Parts: sequence; structure tokens; C-alpha cells
Amino acid sequence: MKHRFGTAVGAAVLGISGLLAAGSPANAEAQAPRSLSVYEHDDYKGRSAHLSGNDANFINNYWSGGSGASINDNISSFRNSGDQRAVMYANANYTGAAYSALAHSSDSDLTHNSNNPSNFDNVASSVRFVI
Ligand SMILES: [Ca+2]
Ligand SMILES: [Ca+2]
Ligand SMILES: [Ca+2]
Repeated sequence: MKHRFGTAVGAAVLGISGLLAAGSPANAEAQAPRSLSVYEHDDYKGRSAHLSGNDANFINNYWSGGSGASINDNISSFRNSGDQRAVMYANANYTGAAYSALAHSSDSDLTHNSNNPSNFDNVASSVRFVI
């Protein structure tokens, strides 16, 4: 009887530690930095803007510098310096052709692509970050 009691306690402790371990990865994902710098022209030139979260419509996102010009349909190169993949969509609300920008990647010319839409120049209208 004594031995069986000890086994039951051990199982209960294992159950608690299992719950704690399951909660940790979710927190890590939520805290992974999101950092996408986008540029008006090829080779990271022209005006720039920074995206650090999901954005369903670029129509109200403007190039830095106060020009008041929207980045919508005008992104020609990017640098993704964050830990999450940034999926840019041709249309608002995460619809249309999708370009997957891997974490810690860059593309100096969105006109010619192999593993993404062949031409994504001046197309992006929304972005969603994923692990
Ligand atoms: Ca927006
Ligand atoms: Ca452009
Ligand atoms: Ca578009």
C-alpha cells in the first residue's frame, strides 16, 4: 500500500511540471520580435517605413519623413530583421497573392522572385507575421 501511494504522488508532480512546460513555448512565440523595414525603391533606396505588427491595410501607413504618401502598392525592397516570417499580401485583409519574407532575410528587388510571386513590386497591401 505504501509503495502504491508513492507512485500516485509522483504522477501528480509530473502532471504539474508538464503543464508548466506546455505554457513556455507559447510565451516565447508571442515575444519573438517582429521587425520589417520596407523601402520605396530597389536596393533599399528611397523612402522607408517600419512594420512591427500585423497590418490589414497599408492605405493608412505612410513613408517616414512626413510626406504623407502611403506605402500601399509602392514597396520595392525590404529587410526582415525580426525573428518571425512576414507574409505580405497583394490585397488588404491578408488576401491575394502572398510573398513570404523569411525571418532575417532581405530582398533588394521585388520584381524577380523564384520561390514567391514572380513579380511583387509595388504590390503589397497587408502583412501578417507568423512563426
Ligand atoms: Ca494600416
Ligand atoms: Ca516602389
Ligand atoms: Ca496591392
